[in-house]
Amino acid sequence: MPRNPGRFITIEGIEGAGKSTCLAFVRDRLIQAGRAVLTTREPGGTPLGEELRALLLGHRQEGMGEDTELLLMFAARAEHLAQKILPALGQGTDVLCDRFTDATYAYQGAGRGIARERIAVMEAWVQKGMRPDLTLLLDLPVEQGLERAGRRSAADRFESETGRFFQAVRQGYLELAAAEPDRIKRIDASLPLAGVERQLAEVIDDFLKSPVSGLKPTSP
Ligand code: T5A
Repeated sequence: MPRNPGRFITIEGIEGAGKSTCLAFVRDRLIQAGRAVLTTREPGGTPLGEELRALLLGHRQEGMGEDTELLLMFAARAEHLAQKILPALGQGTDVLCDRFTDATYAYQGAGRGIARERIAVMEAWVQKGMRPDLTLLLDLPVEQGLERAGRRSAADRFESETGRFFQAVRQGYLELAAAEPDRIKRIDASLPLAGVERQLAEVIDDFLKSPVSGLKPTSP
């Protein structure tokens, strides 16, 4: 009998929203429910993808063109899908990914101003209809996120952007969530961790009761 495909779950939000922190909680919740889970991240997730991540996040004094940034994000994603995400889903393993294409719509689209239609062309080309089954959007005020991120490490190329850029990114995410309420669940990430985890547990438990969508392409 063919195995059910794994489920593809992504975590999104602005800098310092708590994605890495919450990823561990969600992974443990899925494992407790008897699921096999692979955790990964974007940009990155494969050896080549991690090299592209270093280029994308590094401090390049000469900057990087917006189109270059967009294409590198999707180059890393194409590799990630082919080498890691699709094989795992095909084996029935759930994939839990720190950021995916919603980040591209939010950062390169709403943040940088690249037209949504151009990003959609890349999405269709690279993903061939494949999309997350569930997206957890950790939402909080920009100042709070940047304050949390700043506590932790030196700013990377994105974290060096202005408050106005991150306001646009946050707004972009909220618009995505409003357009796809079944897939994208907004979590109030401004609360102390226990409150965030309560919301995550509720969403994950509901999600696990729902039937597997089966919306997975047969080849990358
Ligand atoms: N990018 C990515 C694009 O532009 N386009 C794309 O298509 C993709 C895929 C990747 C960068 O690339 C960009 C977006 C990003 O700028 P990243 O490392 O994935 O970078 O993203 P960051 O946002 O930089 O990740 P951070 O590690 O900064 O933020 P997290 O993971 O959201 O936050 P986390 O968990 O490290 O928490 C930050 C601090 O807050 C505390 C934690 O303990 C930690 O100290 N914290 C809380 N404190 C109080 N209450 C809570 N509820 C807390 N939750 C966490």
